[in-house]
Amino acid sequence: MKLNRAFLCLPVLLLGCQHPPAASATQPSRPTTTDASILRVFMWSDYIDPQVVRAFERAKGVRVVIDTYESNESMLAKLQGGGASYDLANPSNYFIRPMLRAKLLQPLQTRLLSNFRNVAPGFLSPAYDPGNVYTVPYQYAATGLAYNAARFVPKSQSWNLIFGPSDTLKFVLLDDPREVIGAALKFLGYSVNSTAVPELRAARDLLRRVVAKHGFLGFDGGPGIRNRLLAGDIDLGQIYVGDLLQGAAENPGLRVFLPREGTTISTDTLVILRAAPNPALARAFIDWVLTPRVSAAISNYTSYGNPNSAARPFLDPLLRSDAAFNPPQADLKSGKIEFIEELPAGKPPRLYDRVWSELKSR
Ligand code: N2P
Repeated sequence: MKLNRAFLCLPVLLLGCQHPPAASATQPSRPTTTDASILRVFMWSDYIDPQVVRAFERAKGVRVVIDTYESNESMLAKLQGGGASYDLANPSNYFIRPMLRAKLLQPLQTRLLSNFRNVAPGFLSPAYDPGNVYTVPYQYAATGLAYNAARFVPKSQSWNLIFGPSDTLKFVLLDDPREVIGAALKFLGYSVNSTAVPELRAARDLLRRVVAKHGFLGFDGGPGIRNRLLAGDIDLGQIYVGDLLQGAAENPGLRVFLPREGTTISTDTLVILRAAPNPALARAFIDWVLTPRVSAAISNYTSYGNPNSAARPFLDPLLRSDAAFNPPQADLKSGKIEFIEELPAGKPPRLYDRVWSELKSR
């Protein structure tokens, strides 16, 4: 593993990075048939080691087709729009209950998963899915601010670089409403899950000013932001940290930090869709992913957090030896780094929607 500590700005970011972004396993496709030998996976981009996918195909004599997405919202919209029949999806923790209400999930039957016992205790039976009826944790992801030190080195590690009054830097924000509104809330000293209308209005007013800056060059997915940093098109990008670190081994100028005001984190899960053509094959894939060596290979490749206790011995030694590879307990406990949670129904979520629509329409 080619981990260059120099580009890691906080211990929590010691997540590893040794390969270029996944490509071969994530070619766009349009599943239409129900061939029992095809597994259709709908997943966040750059989020699995293609070799793991190939190994599963060889072991089971099947084909795995992976389509990718860049946000929970686009994932849900596509699933609700119909027309694509996937077996597996990869929603974040705060999208599980909305997907359940939309009747999109079927029980996993974890008793049939021989590797379910490998899940780390802290990730078992989460509030969003008591008893793990519908989900297993896949990886977890914090969000940071990234830059390319070959072109620009920020003087501070603060959201102030983009949310402050200065308008000299070029930057891009994640195309992800909870991340963008959450970061603004955090910068203002509020919870990323705030439902207080005055706080949300303050975040809205801040973000109105931010997207009006000359330096604001739009919203993008994590890999797109990494590529724009690499190309030197932007000075800063909000990014899921693994997406940045995946490019960092080959491009040591790429760096990321968790802003000092705090930031968001989420657990991404694997779920079997209710309309899955091949639920048994989907279950076999989940069990494969929970195998210690496979789970470690995925995280060693993607540089994302690993919720599998039995995978730890196979994680890259630098990751394994670093306590911060797990969610940084002190910052989680203090609320500095906050899990994004589902919002309760009612006015505040509608305000989030309105703020996002307004920002995207500018
Ligand atoms: C992978 C992004 C995963 C983190 N590209 C989003 N929760």
